Amino acid sequence: MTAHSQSPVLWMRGGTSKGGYFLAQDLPADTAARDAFLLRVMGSPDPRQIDGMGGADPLTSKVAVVKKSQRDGVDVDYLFLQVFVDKAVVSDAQNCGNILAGIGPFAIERGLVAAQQDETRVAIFMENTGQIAIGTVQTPGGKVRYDGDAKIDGVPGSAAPIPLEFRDTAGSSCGALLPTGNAFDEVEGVRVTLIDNGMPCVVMKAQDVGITGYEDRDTLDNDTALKARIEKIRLAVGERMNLGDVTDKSVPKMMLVAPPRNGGAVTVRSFIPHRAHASIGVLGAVSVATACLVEGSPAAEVASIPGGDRKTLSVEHPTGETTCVMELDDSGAVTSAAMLRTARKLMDGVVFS
Ligand code: NQM
Repeated sequence: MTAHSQSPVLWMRGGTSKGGYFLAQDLPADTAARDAFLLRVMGSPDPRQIDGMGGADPLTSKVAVVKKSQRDGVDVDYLFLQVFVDKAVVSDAQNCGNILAGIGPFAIERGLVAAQQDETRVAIFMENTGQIAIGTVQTPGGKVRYDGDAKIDGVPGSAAPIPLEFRDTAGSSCGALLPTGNAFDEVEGVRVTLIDNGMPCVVMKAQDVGITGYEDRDTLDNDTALKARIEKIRLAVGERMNLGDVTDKSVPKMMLVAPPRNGGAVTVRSFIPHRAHASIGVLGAVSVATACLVEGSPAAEVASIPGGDRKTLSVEHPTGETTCVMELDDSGAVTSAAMLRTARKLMDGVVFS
């Protein structure tokens, strides 16, 4: 059989997402053939994904394609693909910091990176945005360790910690941190910050679109009037964010912010972009946290920001919080961000289309 009808795969939870991790060499080189294969694997398009591996949720319909890197100082290249649930679309227009958490373990499991004695730093080139992240994997005795004491909200139980570090993520897809150069723009009567610190996001105050910002995921997902309103804003800003026509893209993400309620920096309800997120994306959180530091932005008006040039910002979300550690330079610009994630190996085998 050819790679079009079956492929080796490692199914993993990465952070608060889940998906199939493939070696690039195991997938068709032709993009159309690859995408057709992945749609069959996930069971898309179908809201239930009953005929595939996807979990009927954008957060569980994800793919990582990994290969050994030829770049200096980089171990592996990682391409993220979002397989739409109810449309026959596979998009490389966004990155994913949650699936990223599984890349280090996967690379070691597949022999692309040699495990070090206690822990192994894996330098990962993120092909979607052309930037590098470092994931540190626990490897006692030269083997990936998955169990441990690290807890992340949105995932039950605990697992081995996988800290992720990002540098120079500003303008990853939009060309600039603030693609319009403004702290905010008014779009469809709502003040929004158009920002990209690793993930293109439209950040607005929840109250400006008629919600509190403390709703749960189901309430938000059932609010069709709200969804229609923010989709209008999203479609209007695609060009201004240098993303082109975003009708069939999973970016920009829509971020509705409110004052923190549990001692954090800010509260967020995010749409990714047509379903509410159960928690928040990794680079989505970094981008929202960065918006809170932009003077004069709507997010800055609701945020509670600690002093100093190394800031620990807790971003509150529907199932807890995500902590971003941000470093700032003398001008107040964010130069790096770090976040704790975990991952778990779920299944190693062959998937069929
Ligand atoms: O922002 C969901 C997720 C993500 C993306 C999404 C992510 C990130 O939670 O880096 O992790 O925004 O589609 O996996």
